[in-house]
Amino acid sequence: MTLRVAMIGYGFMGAAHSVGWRQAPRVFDLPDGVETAVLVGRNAEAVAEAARHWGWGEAATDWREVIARDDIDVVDIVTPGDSHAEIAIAALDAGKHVLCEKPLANSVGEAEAMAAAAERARPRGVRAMVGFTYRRVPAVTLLRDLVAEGRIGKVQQVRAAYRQDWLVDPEVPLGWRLQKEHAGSGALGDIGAHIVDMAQFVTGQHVVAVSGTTETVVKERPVVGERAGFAGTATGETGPVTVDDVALFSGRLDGGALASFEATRFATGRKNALTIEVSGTDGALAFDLERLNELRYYDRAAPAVVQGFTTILVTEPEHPYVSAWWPAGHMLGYEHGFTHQVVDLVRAIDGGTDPHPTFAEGLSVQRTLAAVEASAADGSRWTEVRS
Ligand code: SOE
Repeated sequence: MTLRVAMIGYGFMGAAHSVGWRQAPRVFDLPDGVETAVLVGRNAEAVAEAARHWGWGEAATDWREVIARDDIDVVDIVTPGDSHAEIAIAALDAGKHVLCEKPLANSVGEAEAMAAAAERARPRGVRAMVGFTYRRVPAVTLLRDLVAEGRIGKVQQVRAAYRQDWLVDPEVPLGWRLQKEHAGSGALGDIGAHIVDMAQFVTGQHVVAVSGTTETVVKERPVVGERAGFAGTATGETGPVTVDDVALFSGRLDGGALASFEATRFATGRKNALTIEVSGTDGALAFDLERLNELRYYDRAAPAVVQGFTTILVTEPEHPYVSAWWPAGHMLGYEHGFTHQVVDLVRAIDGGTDPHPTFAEGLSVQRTLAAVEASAADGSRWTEVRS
């Protein structure tokens, strides 16, 4: 059969998802075909151009009308977080499989309603997945596999950071990502969600307690003429930033490990620097998105003469996802995680299994984010250093 997809939204994630939907059936041997059928957006002219550019069969402006169609099987949600819940619940209740961008929602309440809708839909064979694509970088899946097989022994510490610097310039306008009513939170939900999911994914453990702080570094920004992003004409006005720019927090995991997290848009010079290091009793594993075809491995049992972090080049056919692509040493990039996401979703739909991360996993991340916000709101967490 062919899965006909409708994608709601068409910004940066719309472009990345479009590449995934078009590459997956051409590179991987999928049980079902995939058709990029309808692209949905509010601005008729803009969405028509985006549909032509990214190869979607039709353009539409009414998502409710599209998810009611019998000839749509999958709804892919790449809108800002303020519409994830409404669209996903309606699509699941209409019997459509759903892929929803991260974070799952803008609040725990919304995420709980989405997870409940996914539970309601599952007995009908309807599947739901959250778009944490970095799990699907081969080196990250390999990291998870090596931890699971005990390669580094018992995990004792995890340290994860996601550092960007696109907001260091105070003249960057007040886009939707900087407004709580549209984004839910700032760096914490936008990029902190990725490292919380990744820490849980690679260790198989879950965050059960956090202590953290958040900061809004630039509190007012220029307002531009359009809501959804940075396009539009300057209005000469400024508006309040209502989300965090930086989130720093510690986490206790249910397997006993201690974790530290940094999510910031003010790491000057860092463009999209996601790193994670997992330290165990027998060794360590470290991943850096800026070197995404590599995984660093330290083996405590190695003879001292050769001991040190070694580099695994994750391009062998034995490595996750790699055999479908190129010969060893021919690298993958940022967009390949979106292709692997489609592969795993299509295979789960065909196989009648739950694609991961499920909405329940997305809810777990949402609860962690909310706990960090609650911890940060409690000013008593700070102890003054007596001078
Ligand atoms: C902006 O911070 C952003 O596009 C995030 O929204 C994505 O999830 C991340 O992968 C790259 O940066």
